[in-house]
Amino acid sequence: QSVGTPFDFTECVREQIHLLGGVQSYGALVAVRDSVVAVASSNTGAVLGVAPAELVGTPLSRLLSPDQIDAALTLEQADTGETAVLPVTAGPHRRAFDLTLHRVDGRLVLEFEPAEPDRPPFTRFYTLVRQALTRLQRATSVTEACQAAVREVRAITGYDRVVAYRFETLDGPGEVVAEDRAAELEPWLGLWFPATDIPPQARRLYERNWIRVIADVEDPTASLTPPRLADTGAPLDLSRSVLRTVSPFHLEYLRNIGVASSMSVSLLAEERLWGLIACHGRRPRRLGAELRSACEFFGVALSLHLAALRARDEAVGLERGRAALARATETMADALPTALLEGPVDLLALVDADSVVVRLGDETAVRGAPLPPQLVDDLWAGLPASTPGRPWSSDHLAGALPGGWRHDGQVSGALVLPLSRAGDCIAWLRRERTVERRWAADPGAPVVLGPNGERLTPRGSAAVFLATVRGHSRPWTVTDATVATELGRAVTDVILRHAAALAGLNR
Ligand code: BLA
Repeated sequence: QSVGTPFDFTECVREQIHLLGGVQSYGALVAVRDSVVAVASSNTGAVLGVAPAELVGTPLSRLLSPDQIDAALTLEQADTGETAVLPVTAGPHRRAFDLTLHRVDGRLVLEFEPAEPDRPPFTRFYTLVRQALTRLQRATSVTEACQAAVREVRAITGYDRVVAYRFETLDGPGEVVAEDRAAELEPWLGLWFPATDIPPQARRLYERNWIRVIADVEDPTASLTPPRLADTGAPLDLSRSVLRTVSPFHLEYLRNIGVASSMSVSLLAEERLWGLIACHGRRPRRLGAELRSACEFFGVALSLHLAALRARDEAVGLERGRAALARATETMADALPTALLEGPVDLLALVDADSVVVRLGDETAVRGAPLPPQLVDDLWAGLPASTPGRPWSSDHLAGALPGGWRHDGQVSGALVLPLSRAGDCIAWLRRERTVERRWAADPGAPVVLGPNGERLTPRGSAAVFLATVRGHSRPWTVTDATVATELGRAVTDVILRHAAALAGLNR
């Protein structure tokens, strides 16, 4: 094998990152069943003062007082699916910890993080977060909201680089859309990162958890005893663990880009991962439980604010579309099919496109930018079977049509509204929009075999890889599809009314 040989990506996708059987060693994990310790991390001796061998099989009262156990159980029972945090003093040395609780695999999982000695009072956090939220709420666009968010998260946490990273599609590549960083660091704003940098199983996990903290990329993981649970035969499921150890692939990635610690907060839209606020530290650092909660809360607030901005944009677009729709319906009332084929219904005012093609019976009409007949024929021939009234759309016809597409020079995107099973339809078409993308790593070969074996290649603007996106049009929006659907309904209404009138005449 030589330098530059491709790497087996199925390995990344298969890695079970919730079953790695270890925790970050600054804290300790204990899992309890029927008040008896069933699992302990290898570092309970150092962290809690009781070695795992002495702990497993003994009651939880070795660690916590009866009052603390009661408080923990009460908190956990009120559990709403969120992780619950409780300050405690634990073990023979009565050290102070933040205790995080959740239940999994039929066990209560207790994670002990040493409390920070100089922890700022809660009221200070509350004030910081409240101010941050106020600034966020003033943002009137997605970019502005992301900019406000990275600035606030960096101010609250002190990481060296904080970016808002937005995915193009659910499991696709992403772009740095906002950044706040220490002056010495190279800028990443506008850079694209390959889809493989965050494999799908990690994205699914991040849809269930709002936040993850990696305190030190050189940390020797504390493994769990026993490594597998007797009843499930698998390691304890660490999906919801706050101390969960991290994939060696990802640790390698972070070392490669000169990062010693990281934190990321999920940005969700309709429960799917839309992006991340990603933070990097040049030195190891962990976030205390309170600061982590504050960041988590911030992620929730930003996700809600982004949803509100999106809803507002859609509402504005829809309002404009509906006004045009009302005019169209009136015009069509006594002039179908001519109204659609010859105007005066302005189909390009309904949906913003470069051309529109109407096919009704044997007639085809094109408005907007002229189109060669071959293109229109190829489009009809290539379209998948569809249900009348339900729009089909693609901003990348070459990828979406089973038979391919050879007209990218003229058209790369289509929104098609089928009107009947016989092939009557309206198709809005958009031309190709080429965009130059600056990649932080070659998206075609994000991993290569280097002098020391397989390594993720370093990412960053120092090694920018330029590529032009071809064969794509401007994407269709939810509003475009909604307006098309409503037009379909209006056309059907008019046709039905005509049919009823004709039936009346014939009687
Ligand atoms: C996880 N990869 C991640 C995470 C980020 C990135 C943010 C979440 C964990 C964290 O907060 O550090 C990637 N970080 C980025 C990107 C930017 C950034 C894109 O700052 C851009 C600004 N990664 C690879 C390859 C594999 C891989 C080839 O490059 C697989 C072999 C794996 N990445 C990988 C895995 C995780 C991950 C497994 C999950 C880590 C975990 O939660 O255990």
